[in-house]
Amino acid sequence: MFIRLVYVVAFLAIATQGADHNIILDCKRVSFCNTFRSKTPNENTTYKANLESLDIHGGVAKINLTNQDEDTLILQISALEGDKFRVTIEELDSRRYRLKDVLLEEPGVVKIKYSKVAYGELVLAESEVSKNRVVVQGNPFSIQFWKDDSIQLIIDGTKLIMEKNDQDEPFTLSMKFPNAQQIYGIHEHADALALRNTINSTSDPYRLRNLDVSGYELNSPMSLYGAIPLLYGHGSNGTSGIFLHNAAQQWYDLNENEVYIMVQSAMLDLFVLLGPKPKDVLKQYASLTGVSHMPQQWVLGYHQSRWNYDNQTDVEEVIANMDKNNFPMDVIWLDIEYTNGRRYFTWNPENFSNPVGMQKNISSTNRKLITIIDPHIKVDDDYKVYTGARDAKLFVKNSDGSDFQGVCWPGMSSYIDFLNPTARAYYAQWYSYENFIGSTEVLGGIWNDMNEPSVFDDALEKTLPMDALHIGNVKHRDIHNIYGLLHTMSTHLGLLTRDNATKRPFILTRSHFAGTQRYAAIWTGDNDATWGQLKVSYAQCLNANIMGIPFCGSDIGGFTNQPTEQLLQRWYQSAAWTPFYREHSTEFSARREPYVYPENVQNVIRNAMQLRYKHIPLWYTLFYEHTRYAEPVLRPLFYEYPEDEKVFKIDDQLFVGKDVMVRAVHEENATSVNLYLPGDDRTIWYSISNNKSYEGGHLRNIPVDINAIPVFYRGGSIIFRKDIPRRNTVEMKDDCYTAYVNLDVNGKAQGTIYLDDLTSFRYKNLKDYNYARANFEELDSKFTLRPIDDSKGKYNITLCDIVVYKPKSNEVIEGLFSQEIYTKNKQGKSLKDIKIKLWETIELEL
Ligand code: NBV
Repeated sequence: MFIRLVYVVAFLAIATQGADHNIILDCKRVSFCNTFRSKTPNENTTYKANLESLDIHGGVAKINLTNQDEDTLILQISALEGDKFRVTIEELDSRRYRLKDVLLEEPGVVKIKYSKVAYGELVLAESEVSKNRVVVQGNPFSIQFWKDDSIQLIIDGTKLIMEKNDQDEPFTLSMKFPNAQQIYGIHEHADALALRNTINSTSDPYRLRNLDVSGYELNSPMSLYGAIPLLYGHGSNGTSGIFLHNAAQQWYDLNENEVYIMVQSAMLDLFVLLGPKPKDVLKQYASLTGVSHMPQQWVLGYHQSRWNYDNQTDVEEVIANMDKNNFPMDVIWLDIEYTNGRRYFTWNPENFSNPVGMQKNISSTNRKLITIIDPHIKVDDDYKVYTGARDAKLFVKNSDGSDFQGVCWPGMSSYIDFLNPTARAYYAQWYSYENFIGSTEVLGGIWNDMNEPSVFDDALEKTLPMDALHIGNVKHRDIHNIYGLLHTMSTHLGLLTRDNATKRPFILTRSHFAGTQRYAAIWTGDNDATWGQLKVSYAQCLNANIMGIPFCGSDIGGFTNQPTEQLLQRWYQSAAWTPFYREHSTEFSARREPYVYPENVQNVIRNAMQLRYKHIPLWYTLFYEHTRYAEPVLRPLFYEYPEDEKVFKIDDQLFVGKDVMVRAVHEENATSVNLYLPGDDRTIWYSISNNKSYEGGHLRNIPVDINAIPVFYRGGSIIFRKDIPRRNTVEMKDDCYTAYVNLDVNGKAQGTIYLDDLTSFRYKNLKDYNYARANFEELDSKFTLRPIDDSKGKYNITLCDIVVYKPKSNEVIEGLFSQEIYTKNKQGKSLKDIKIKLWETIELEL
C-alpha cells in the first residue's frame, strides 16, 4: 500500500509537470554520450583502412583498420540478397555481444567475387558489372555504398571511435546520405515525423533506450518505451536507409543529411538498405525483421479500456451502456487491479470472483476481453509463478549471481530472464487455460505493459541496472532494448500454444524493438489530454509504420488528465484512422466512456466510431497486403509521393493504405484547416466529409465543423465498405458490401478485397483466403472482380450497392461531385441477389 501511495503521489506530480529530468538522463549525464559528443579522433587514434589486408572468405570481405596507436579493428563487409549490405567492425579480440532474436533468420549473402584496388580505393561487388557496389577508401578512411550510378550512403571512417573502459565498450559511427533532404525514423520519440537537426543546437541527440517515461514531453528527443534503430535518408532523388542491429543504449545526432551515432556497447553491426524509394527501404528492412501476421478481425474494432474497471458488474454495465447508447464495441479491457495483489495469471477474489461467468456474459454480447500481464513477478513464496521461476533459476540476476529484486506494482519483484529460451517457454505455459485458472477463450488477447522493463528505482532511470545479468552472463546493458520484444515473444508463444495454434494471437505491448511486428501491436503509452498530444499521435503511429510496425494507436482522449469534450470528439475522429482504436484513461481521471457525455457529443463520437466500422473491410485488406507486400497500413505522404518536397514535413495528414487520406483536426475551435492534396491536375480527391472533389497538387484551406474531420478517397480507387451499423464486427460478418468507386480523370477505378476465416492461420498455412481485384470503367459501366492469385478460399460476398463518385466536370478544381448509386445490374437483378464467388471472375454490367 505504501509503495502505491508513493507512486501515486509521484505520478500525479509528473502528470501535471511533464517528465522528470532528474530521473531521465540527458546526454551530459551519460558518460559516453557526453564524451563522444565533443570528441573527434586525433592523429594517433584516427583509423585508416589497410586495403592490402583484404581477405575475401566465403564471399565476405575482411579488411584491417589500424591507427598510429597500433590498435587494430576488423571491418567485414558482405553483400546481401535484395539490395542490402552488412558491415561489422570489432576489435581483434572482440567479446562484444552479438544480438540474437531480432532478425527473422541469418540473411542470405551474395558472394563478393569482384575486388579491385586502384588509386587508394578498393571496389567490392558480386561481379564487375554489378549495380550494387562498395568502395572503401584507405586514407582518409571511408566506405561508400553505391546503387546504380548513385552513392546512397557514405560512412566517414575518420570519425570512428571504438573504446573499452570499466563499464562500457562504446563506439561511434558517422555517416552521410548524399541524396537526403530529410532524415526519418529512429522510433520512439514524441516528435515530428521529419526529424530535427540536433547538432549545433541546444537539443540533445535523439536517444534510444527503452524507458518508462511518465508525462512525456512533446517535440523532444527523449527516449520513450520503444527503440527501433532504423533510419531513412530521404530526398526527391532517392532514399536509402540504415538499420543498426544493436540493442544497447544509443544516441543519434543529426545535421541535415549527416548522422552521428553513439552507442554504449555490443557489436557494431550495420545493415545498409539501398532503396532507392521509401517503399524499397521498408521492404529491405522487412526482409530482415519480418512482417506482422493477420490480426483476428475483431481486433480492428473499438476497444474500451480504463485503469481500472472495478469489478465484474462494472464490466457488464459498461457493455450494457455501450449497447443501450448504440456505440459499437468489440473489446473490454482490464488493467492491473483485476489480479490478486498484482500477481499476474490470477484474479482478485473479491471483485473478480467469477471470471468465467463474467467472460460468458461478455461473450454473449459478441465481445472479447483483454487483460494486462506485466513482466515483473511478485516475490512471494506462495505464488507459483514466482517459486517456479526462482527454483528453475529463470530470473535476471545481480552481478553477484543472486536474483535481482526491485520494486514494481506488486511490491518487491523479480524479473523473468526472457533472453533465456527456457524462461520464455516457462512463462508462456502460464497462459494455458489450465494454468491461468479462470481464463477462457473469451480472453482474446493480452496486454504486456511495463516491459521496458519498469522498476520503481529513480536512480536507475526506472529500469534494470546495466550490470544485471542474463543467461550466459550477458550484461543487461547489451540487450536492454529487446527486453520488451522478448517478453512479447514469450506471450505470443503462450497464446499460440494455449489455442493449439488455431488462433492469431493479439498482444499489445508498450516496449518494443525492431521485429516486434512479428508478435505484437503497440500504443503510444501514457500520453496526456492535450491538443499537442493528439497531433503527435499521428506522427508517432506514422513513424511506427515506416519502422515496420503497422499496428499502432494512442489512448483516445489522452491517458492522464481530463480531455475537454471537444478534444475527445476530435480524438475519436482522428483515431478512427489509426489501426489500434482504444479509449483508455488513468484511475485519476473521471470516467470517460462515450455514453457519459451529453447527446450532442455522443452523436459526434458515434458517427466517428461508425465510420471506423464501415471501413473494417478496408483495414482487414490492408493488413493482408502488409503481410504479403510488407507495405505499411498507415503511410506518411512522403511514402506515397516521395518526389514531392512539399510533403516531406507533413505529419498531421496520413494515408490509410494508398487510397484514403485523412487530416487530423488537432487545433482547438478550428473552423477551417490547412491541408495539402498531393498529386497534380490529373489527381482527384473526393472528400467524404463535405462531398466535394478537389484537384491534386494544392494547399487548401477547408472549412470544418465539429461533425467531421477531412477524409478523402483518391480518384482511381475502389473502396469496399460495410455500411450497416452493428454492435460489433462479429455481427457484421454476413452483411453485404458497398463498393465505393471513385473515378479518376479517365473514368476508371481499381481496388482490392481480401477475405478469410477471420481468426485462424489457415490463410497462411493452407492458402484458405480469397484476394480479388475490382475494376470499373465508366465507358462500358462494367464492374469486374477477379481473383489475384490461386488461393484456395471459397468465400462469397454480396454487394448491397455500388456507389460511383465522379466530378461534375473534368475542369473542376473544387466542386460538388456526382454520386450514382447502383442497386441493380443492367438486367434489373438486385445486386443483393447476386452471390459473388470471390475465387471466380465476375462481371456486373451496371
Ligand atoms: O497498469 C496501469 C498503467 C496503464 O493503465 C497504462 O496504460 C500504462 O502505460 N500502467 C502504464 C502503469 C502505471 C502508469 C502510471
